[in-house]
Amino acid sequence: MNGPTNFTVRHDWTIEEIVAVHDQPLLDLIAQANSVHRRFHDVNDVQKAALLSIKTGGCPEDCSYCPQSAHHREVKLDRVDLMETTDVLAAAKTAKEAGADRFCMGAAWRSAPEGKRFDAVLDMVRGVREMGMEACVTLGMLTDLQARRLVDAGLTAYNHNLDTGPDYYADIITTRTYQDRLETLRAIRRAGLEMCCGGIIGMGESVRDRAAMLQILAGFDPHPESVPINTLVAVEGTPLENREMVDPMDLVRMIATTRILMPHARVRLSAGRSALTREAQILCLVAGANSIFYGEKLLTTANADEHEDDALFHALAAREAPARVAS
Ligand code: SAM
Ligand code: DTB
Ligand code: SF4
Repeated sequence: MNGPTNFTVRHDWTIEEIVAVHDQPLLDLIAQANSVHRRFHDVNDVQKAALLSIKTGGCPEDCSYCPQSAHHREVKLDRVDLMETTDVLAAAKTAKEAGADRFCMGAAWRSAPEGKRFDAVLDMVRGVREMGMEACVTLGMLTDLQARRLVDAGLTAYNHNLDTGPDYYADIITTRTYQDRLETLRAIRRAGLEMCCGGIIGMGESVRDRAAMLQILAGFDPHPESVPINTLVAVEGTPLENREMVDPMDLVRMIATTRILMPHARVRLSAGRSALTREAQILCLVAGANSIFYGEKLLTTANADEHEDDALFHALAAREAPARVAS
């Protein structure tokens, strides 16, 4: 759906402006975000993105939130090397049959590998596309050549998150820089791939840090095609294990602000959904989210289960008209 002619999609937001949008009275914020959402999208179109970890654990990076980092030795997690392509495609088929629109494959690598392992990922992408689903991968840092090869295999989008604002980044990750992240995002764009890029709330960052991340995302022209908003899943054994779950209304504010800044994007209600009530999830959709991770597992942690999602989609669906009683 096209936006109205008098609506300016901006790339020059200041952090102060973003904080002002974010901090306005909640009901004004939700109303503004919902109005932008309705102008640019069919609000009943909620994308279901399935997620599979194709290579699990043993990652050399030290991301404090992540159970897959080899630095966090206390985490209970079985490492699994790159899955066989046939197993990945069997999982994709199951996801397709369950109603997924997009299949996202994540790997615990610092950078996408070269050689046979990269060729195998290309086969996975081709297989998912042949099933008629969108395909997304997240493999860490990427070169221009690798990005072009993913395009040739039919990849729809590449996920690479900024995670937080630049000033808070070094508190969370020390083994790579914000600039490294931005360089991969530029490679994704140079190759013509859709960019899936967002972050995590609930790691101890301030509203200003969240706004600073959104400012950088909204500075991309065009904006990222999809923006996952994760809430921290505090996993035992990670440095952030004791962080409290964010107030769901903080998530609603973050989603609404993302929607207002990036009207065309798919805003994805991502990790942390299993801790939300059905009603809080619906509030996120009212505030502009139009995609969810669908399926019982995220990468290594539990997602909302099938019954909870059935209840969610049942609540969203139109009511069938009551049968007329003949008079
Ligand atoms: N290794 C690649 C990378 O970091 O780019 C791809 C996989 S990594 C697991 C993908 C994203 O998952 C991270 O950027 C982060 O935003 C998210 N993530 C990881 N652990 C999380 C957690 N415990 N809670 C919320 N989001 C998390
Ligand atoms: C994203 O933004 N969130 C997904 C996906 N992109 C790859 C990952 C969430 C991971 C949550 C923790 C886990 O299950 O390991
Ligand atoms: Fe590795 Fe990605 Fe986890 Fe960081 S977020 S430790 S790069 S798998």
